[in-house]
Amino acid sequence: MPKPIYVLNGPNLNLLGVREPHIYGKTTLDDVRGLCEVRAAALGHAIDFRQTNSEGTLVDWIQQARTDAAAVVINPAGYGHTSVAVLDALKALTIPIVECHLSHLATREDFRRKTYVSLAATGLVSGFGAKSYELAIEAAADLISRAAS
Ligand code: CA2
Repeated sequence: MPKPIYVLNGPNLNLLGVREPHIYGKTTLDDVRGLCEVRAAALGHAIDFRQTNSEGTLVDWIQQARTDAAAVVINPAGYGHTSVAVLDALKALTIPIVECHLSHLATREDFRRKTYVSLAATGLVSGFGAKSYELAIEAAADLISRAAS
C-alpha cells in the first residue's frame, strides 16, 4: 500500500472561513481538504489531512510521518514562528517537507516573516490562499517522484 502525503495543519486553522475572511479567505478547512484530495488523486497520491491546536500532537504526527508518510505538507500556523519542538521533529524526517501558508508571510508583520519550519522544509508556498495547498501537494508529489528515480 503506497504511503500517503501527510497534510498537517496547526492551531486555529479550524476557524478558516469562519473568522477573519479578509485575511484568510472564505474557504473552510474542509474545503481545503477536498481540494488537496482531488489534486493529490490526480497526481496518483492519497493524503492524510489533519488539524490540531496542540503543539505536542503536531510533534507526534510529524514523528509518525517518519514511517507512515511519503511526504509532509505542513501549515504550522502560529507554531511555525515559535516552535523549536516542531522544527526538531521535522529535522528527524528524511522524506520531503513542503511548508505551506495561506497568506503572504513576507508582506505581513515582522514576527511572521520567519518560520522555524523553513529551516527544515525543502521549500515554501505562501500567499495563494487555498491554492497554496494545491501547489504544495504538487511540489510534494514532484519531490516524491524525483526521490524514486
Ligand atoms: O497564512 C497562513 O497560513 C498562516 O500559517 C496562518 C496562521 C498565522 O499565524 C501564520 O502567521 C500564517 C493563522 C492560522 C489561524 O487562522 C485563522 C483563520 C481564521 C480566523 C482566525 C485564525
